[in-house]
Amino acid sequence: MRIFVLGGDGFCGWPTALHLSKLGHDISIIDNLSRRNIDNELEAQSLTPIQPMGIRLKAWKEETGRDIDFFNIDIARDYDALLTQIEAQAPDVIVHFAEQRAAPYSMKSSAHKRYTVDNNLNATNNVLAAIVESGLDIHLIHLGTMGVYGYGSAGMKIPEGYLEVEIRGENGHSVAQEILYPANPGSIYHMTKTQDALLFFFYNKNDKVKITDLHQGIVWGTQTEDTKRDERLVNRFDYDGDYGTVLNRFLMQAAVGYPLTVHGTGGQTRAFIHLQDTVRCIELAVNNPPQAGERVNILNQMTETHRVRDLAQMVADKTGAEIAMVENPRKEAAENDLHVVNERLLGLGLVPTTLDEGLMAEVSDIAVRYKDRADLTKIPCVSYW
Ligand code: NAD
Ligand code: USQ
Repeated sequence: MRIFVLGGDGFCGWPTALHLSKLGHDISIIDNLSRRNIDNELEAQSLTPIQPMGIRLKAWKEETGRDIDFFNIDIARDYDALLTQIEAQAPDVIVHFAEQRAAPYSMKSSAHKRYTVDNNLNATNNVLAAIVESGLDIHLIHLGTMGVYGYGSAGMKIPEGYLEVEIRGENGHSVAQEILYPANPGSIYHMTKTQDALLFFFYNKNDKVKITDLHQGIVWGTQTEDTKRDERLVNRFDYDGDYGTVLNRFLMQAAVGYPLTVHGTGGQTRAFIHLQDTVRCIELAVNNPPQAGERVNILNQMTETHRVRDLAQMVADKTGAEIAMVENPRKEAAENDLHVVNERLLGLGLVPTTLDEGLMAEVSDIAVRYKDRADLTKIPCVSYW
């Protein structure tokens, strides 16, 4: 198949592009390199020395003989360039990772809030409008987030997108309905993902666009089988207070001897998935498109849940790291349980890579290997809300 990977220079997009290329698909990456520019803005770099796109693609060609094309397009602003590529190449599938994805970054200032809303909503709307304008039958796969649901379990497992409800009618009869699970975002970034869901609902209803929305948990790990093949293919590793996510941060902090930064009581429970499973889930979504006329296909892309303080303890037990309970910079529940239905991807054949010592060691090895590149002043979270 011909597949566009929007955001294919990023943490999830780059290994996905390689994985799909290895499987024999023809891949075009579209990315405006905004994430690299944000690194410049924050004066924080990936712990791993990620190479410029030209070197990445040359290394992949040398390793595998396979070409991947790259187009530098801002999909939120340059609609015509995006439409031109869609019409010229007629992709079967578009995988859409191209959004500003950090909650703390989205809450830094009104400028960051406005950028995140402007970028993410225009990006998604432009992709949908371009698919419709092209008249092509393209399957759109979007990376959403578990955070659209909030993290409370309301005494039940969080279902895959839709909630069965009974509405009490005027005459006392109850009416059964299935609705989108109520949105409950905790940051401007998460809010954009809940709005994306409405865009998908509308374009699917009105224009019959085939859409899969993958509500993904926190991705941990750095490398996949493909990014390990050559150092020039190495994936990005964010550890700074805005973009670093909790488990990768703890593993990196342990490697550099920095006390593990548990926010508040550490009672927050979140959903997790390893990066190797992320790329496998995209493969499964590519191979299992919705039928014509089917509603938006929503799958929960996570494999396990953990409480933040338990993760810190696990990393501390393994490495001897100290734990520092720091003031929570975020407005979020101090303690929550989280139970999630994830049967659909398992049913399609996902075999979860769970958090085990070996894998955690692999991430730590990467952190140890590149620890001289770390700037410890970038570790504290300085975005408060
Ligand atoms: P990332 O920031 O590393 O990658 C996103 C890529 O999109 C970057 O390369 C960036 O330059 C590009 N981009 C952003 N706006 C663009 C635009 N307007 N035009 C073209 N390119 C643009 O993020 P990631 O961690 O790879 O996340 C990818 C997607 O997966 C995001 O949508 C995110 O919400 C979702 N997700 C990520 C995680 C996680 O833990 N990393 C978890 C759940 C969901
Ligand atoms: N946390 C700490 N210490 C840290 C960093 C984070 O205790 O040093 C806590 C946070 O307060 C929060 C939890 O860990 O309670 C998760 O934070 P995170 O930064 O790892 O993840 P989050 O902000 O939720 O965002 C990440 C990705 C985002 C994705 C989301 C999936 O950046 O793109 O959508 O995970 S989910 O959390 O399931 O919504």
